[in-house]
Amino acid sequence: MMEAMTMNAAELTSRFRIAGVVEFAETEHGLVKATVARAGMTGELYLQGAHVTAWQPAGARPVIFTSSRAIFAPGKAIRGGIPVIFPWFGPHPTDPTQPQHGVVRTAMWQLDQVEQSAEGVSLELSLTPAGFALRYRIVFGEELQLSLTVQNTATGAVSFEEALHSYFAVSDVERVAVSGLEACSFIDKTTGMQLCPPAGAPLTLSKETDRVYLNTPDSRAINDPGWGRRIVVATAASASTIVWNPWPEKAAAMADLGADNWRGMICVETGNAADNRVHLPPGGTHEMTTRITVDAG
Ligand code: TA6
Repeated sequence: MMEAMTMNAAELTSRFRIAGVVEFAETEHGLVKATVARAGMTGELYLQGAHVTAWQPAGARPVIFTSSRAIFAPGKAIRGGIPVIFPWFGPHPTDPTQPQHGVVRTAMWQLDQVEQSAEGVSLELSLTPAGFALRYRIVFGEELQLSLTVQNTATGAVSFEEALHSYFAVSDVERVAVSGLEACSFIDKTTGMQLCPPAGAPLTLSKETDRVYLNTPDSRAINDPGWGRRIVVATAASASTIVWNPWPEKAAAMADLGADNWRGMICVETGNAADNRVHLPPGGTHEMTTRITVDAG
């Protein structure tokens, strides 16, 4: 992968700081993060992986979940937030030595632009893994807007999978319901990748859940009566929705999650995976977007 022109916190500060709105710091772990604050809204992004780790609209509870046991270290995927998954979802299709969920969530992305507008604070990042050019735009505002654009820079056609692997904070994963997927078939990763028919009802979780919903609509919602709110995930050019919670036994085996953390999160991921993988001609581009909002439900 062509190394991005990554900068340290001091260089980023000099070039992009907006006093009191966008600040940069090097953490004790040697990672560089941006903190965003405006009119009561707060957000956080690590340059490694272009990884959003926090977003909290003014007056609301945190919307994005990051594990209290997350390990922040160079080359280590952060447990929680919104990992960027590309160019394969899950294990590599043929090479078991390759990392799960692709190569960009632990790569050093280049920060190209920071701007303020009426809709919020936008950060634009880029990365050029072999054969591709990625651009990722994040807008932290009263909505969280994410846009991942992939360009095929190879001389032949390519195909890829992608996901914005969003972890959402909930009162209790056993009390929420995910709507918008009622009419969608899904691949159940807990039963050997079985293709299952539409459930015909909102999804409630009562056990380990790991599903790739196919050909999903452009809006789904996490209804959370425990916190009297609904998290709405609106998308464009995303045909797959992945829903995951490991449940306590698997969570206990994850050092960066733990049996005491699983109940407060649910992943509802925006992607194009499995049958919905994206095909691009030489020079072709594809833009997937997601817009996250919170309301009273
Ligand atoms: O999106 C669900 C999933 O594919 C699960 O199978 C589980 O592996 C999860 O991602 C987390 O993967 P990670 O590599 O971040 O531990």
